[in-house]
Amino acid sequence: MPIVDAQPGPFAFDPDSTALVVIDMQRDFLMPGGFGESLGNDVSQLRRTIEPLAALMTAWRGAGLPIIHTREGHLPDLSDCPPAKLNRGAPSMRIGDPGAFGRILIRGEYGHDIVDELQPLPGETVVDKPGKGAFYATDLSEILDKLGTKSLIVTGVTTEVCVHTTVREANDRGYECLVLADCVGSYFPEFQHVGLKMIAAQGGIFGWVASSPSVIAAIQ
Ligand code: TIU
Repeated sequence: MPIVDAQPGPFAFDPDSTALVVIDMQRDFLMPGGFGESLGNDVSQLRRTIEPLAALMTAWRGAGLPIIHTREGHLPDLSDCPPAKLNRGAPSMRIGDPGAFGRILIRGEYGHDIVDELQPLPGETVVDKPGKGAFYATDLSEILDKLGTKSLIVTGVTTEVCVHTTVREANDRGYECLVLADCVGSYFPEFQHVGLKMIAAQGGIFGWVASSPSVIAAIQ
């Protein structure tokens, strides 16, 4: 069984029951000129994850292991977006409004899709989710059941929002989660720092934290 050096201690996983989850690496969040940057966010804090994540995905695919990609977004008629979410944020820069890369966070728009560097391969699973967590209002549980998944390697953006929500949901559902510090990003460095600490604190209250080279080494 591969073992990865992690916080708060070694993380052991059986690759045959482990899925790599890549959360919301979407143009709306990561691209210069996109929705995230238009809100005043520093996208370089997210973009530093692209290179290590691409290397991890290559190794993971090379080992024949499953990758699950997620995208946060909504139906064009916004029927799956609760008013409490829709009405949040600056008017004219809300979900469904026109943005630089199409309607903001609307399925089918250019900005809603995953950045070119990390595009899913044909046949890989893409979970479209209306919430921050990847389990809420999706069939992710059923997908993982079918794969026989027990452990998740969690990557993507943003650390304290969709990554945290998904890890908390997964933790309550009985999955062991390893979060990779170099493959998750926050617009806010202090949230990145404390967000990772919150996962591994108290003996791994939500899971473990490591970095991608140690996972790549473990599956080779
Ligand atoms: N994917 C995700 O984290 N969605 C967000 O809205 N994140 C923010 O940090 N805003």
